[in-house]
Amino acid sequence: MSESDKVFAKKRARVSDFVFDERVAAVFPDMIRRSVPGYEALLPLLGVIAAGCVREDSNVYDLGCSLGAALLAAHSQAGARAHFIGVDNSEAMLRECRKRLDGAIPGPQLQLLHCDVLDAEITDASMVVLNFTLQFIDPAERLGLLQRIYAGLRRGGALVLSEKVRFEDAEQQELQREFHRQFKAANGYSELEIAQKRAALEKVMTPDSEEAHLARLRRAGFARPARWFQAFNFFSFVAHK
Ligand code: GEK
Repeated sequence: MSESDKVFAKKRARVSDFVFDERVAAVFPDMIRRSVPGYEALLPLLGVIAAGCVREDSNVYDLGCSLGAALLAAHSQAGARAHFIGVDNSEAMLRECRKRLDGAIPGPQLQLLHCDVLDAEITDASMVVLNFTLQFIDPAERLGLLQRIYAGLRRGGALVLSEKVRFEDAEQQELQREFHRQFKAANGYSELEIAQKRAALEKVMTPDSEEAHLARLRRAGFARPARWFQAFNFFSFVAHK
């Protein structure tokens, strides 16, 4: 169990940009569960997708792995067959990740890399996961990253891409944004916490629309990308090579 998230509970004179530091790493499972609708439902389903596409002696990448939840989900279903590689540029998150995965995924099968996902080498992959990470990457770099993922996947391999999305229709955007606000309030976050976190994320997280995601996945080479999961304004796509 992790501590409960109080990162934005106190009034701040100035809200600085969101960072994945020690404070966030210590409360991250609680923070993401209470902030991302569908997160807990999505993980075991991601495991089911892994069971269908992960191949023996191939690599499974979790880019922006945080505490390794998606690696664990994939490993629990696709098990002993593959090599699991987590990548994150936050040392605090990776430290916590190492503790959590120790013993859960056997050492020889696990590699945790402290680097930018844009610098990670992707080779011989049967599955790549970007679970709520692409939204933190510079929009100008997103297509290039997807192209490198496509190039690093084996034929038949899958990319799972989960994101907060923005709706092109203004009314739908407002409706879904309000659902998300209510979700956070229902999970015990105060109006102050919600407002301060929103301000902190404003410059570091840039959601795209579903249309933009699907078009970019096609441009990167994926033939039939599709949405397989939605909880309010949080979607997950799957795209095969
Ligand atoms: C989960 N996938 O629990 N390079 C490497 N890591 C990065 C970069 C980058 N350029 N930018 C951000 N990160 C996880 C949840 S959280 C999503 C993913 C969220 C890392 C960052 O350090 C953090 O650990 C993760 O991406 C995003 O299934 O907090 O909303």
